[in-house]
Amino acid sequence: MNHPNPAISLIGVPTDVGAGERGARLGPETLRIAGLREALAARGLDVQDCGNVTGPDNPWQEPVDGYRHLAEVAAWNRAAMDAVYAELARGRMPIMMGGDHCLGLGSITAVARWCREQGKKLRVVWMDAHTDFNSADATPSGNIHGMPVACLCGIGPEALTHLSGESPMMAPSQIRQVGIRSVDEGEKRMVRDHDLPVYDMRYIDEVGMRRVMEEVLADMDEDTHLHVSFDVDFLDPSIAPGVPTTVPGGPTYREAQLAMEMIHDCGRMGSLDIVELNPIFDVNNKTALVAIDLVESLFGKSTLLRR
Ligand code: EXY
Ligand code: MN
Ligand code: MN
Ligand code: MN
Repeated sequence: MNHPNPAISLIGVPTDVGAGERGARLGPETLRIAGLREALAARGLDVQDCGNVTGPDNPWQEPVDGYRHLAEVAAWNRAAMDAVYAELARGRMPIMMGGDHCLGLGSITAVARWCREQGKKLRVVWMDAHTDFNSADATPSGNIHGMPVACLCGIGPEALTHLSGESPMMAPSQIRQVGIRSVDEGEKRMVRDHDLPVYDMRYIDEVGMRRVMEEVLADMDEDTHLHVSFDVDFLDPSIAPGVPTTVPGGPTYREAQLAMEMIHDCGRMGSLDIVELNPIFDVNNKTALVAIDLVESLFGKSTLLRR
């Protein structure tokens, strides 16, 4: 998907079954009302809104054996996987509008399957305050939005690791995590044991976002399909309070914009998630507008005026 003007398919996945708070189910509608489609269409892109996939209600139960709402999470992720795969098969760029980040499992399972079929090299840029690499015995909450990366790497319950029938869908070396600043103790051991490529906020402070993104994007070549999983809590809460799990000390607006512009410039993005937007936590509904402004930078809006 290297053409500069991809045909885009918006896919709403209105659920918060993987989160610790309700409200992310309102994410797709919030992005629609805040004008995501119009903003991308204004850039001359062909944007179709495929509507929402459906799934079970959030049963709001306690975790069972370390997993909360496992059956419902699996059902929503299968629906998301099928919808994302269908748009890839139509030659379009899927943008999955979450919904909480457990849905990254379904979208990236679809993308990984597509890459295998097309002989493409999968790379994932995971923009998040969290590594989402938990397992049942490490999680402090049982919330599966803290586990999708582990499941994609084959660590987790069969219902999630084998969503498409095969596992693992990717190796830890295929992901690049940017903005990390909140990792649980057990999760830290898992991250180290699996050598997960993490570009945390301390490293961003030390070397700067430009150097980080140069390293993150270094091995993206013409055979690469880049999937960007944009968890809105990647951003500093001062600019994006509308998420359930805010963590202070995130990238500034400028750092985030530079990261998005550099991803655009590499020309390899083939699919995108926008997740964890929860308007219930947004005191003045600005988070959706900030998220959309930054997504426009993924599609070429640049603050570089000399070009
Ligand atoms: N690490 C914590 C947990 O596993 O419960 C918090 C996870 C938050 C996950 C959000 C989606 O990024
Ligand atoms: Mn996340
Ligand atoms: Mn997060
Ligand atoms: Mn297996």
